[in-house]
Amino acid sequence: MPQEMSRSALTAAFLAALAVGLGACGNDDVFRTDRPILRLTLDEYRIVPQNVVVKPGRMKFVVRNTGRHAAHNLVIQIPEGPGDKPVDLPGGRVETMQPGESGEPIKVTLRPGEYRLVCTIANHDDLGQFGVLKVQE
Ligand SMILES: [Cu+2]
Repeated sequence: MPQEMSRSALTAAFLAALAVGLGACGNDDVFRTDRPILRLTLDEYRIVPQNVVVKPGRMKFVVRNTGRHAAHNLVIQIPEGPGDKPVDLPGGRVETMQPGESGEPIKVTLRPGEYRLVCTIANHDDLGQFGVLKVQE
């Protein structure tokens, strides 16, 4: 009987640790900035930070591929364009970067709303290399 109890205590401790681990994993973490510059890193297969909140207006994007294996790019998309399909924000593309490379910084004007960040190379989007950019006062 004591063995049973310690086993369930261990299970509870394990589940608690798992919950903490999942919580720290980051999907709910939001990076907020009031500054007109946003630095993003790309790797296999993420955009970091993944959830960003910024102010409306001119925004400079400085992007670096910190991955080790794959080329990546960054495209800012308007989620619901014609036919509810995402459309690329004009000028909102940082061209393909090899591992270790920084892209040519871009500047775009952001209106209040929600944009999508994505790497459009191969199936990287499906592998999780996307993010959400919220623009709000
Ligand atoms: Cu990619």
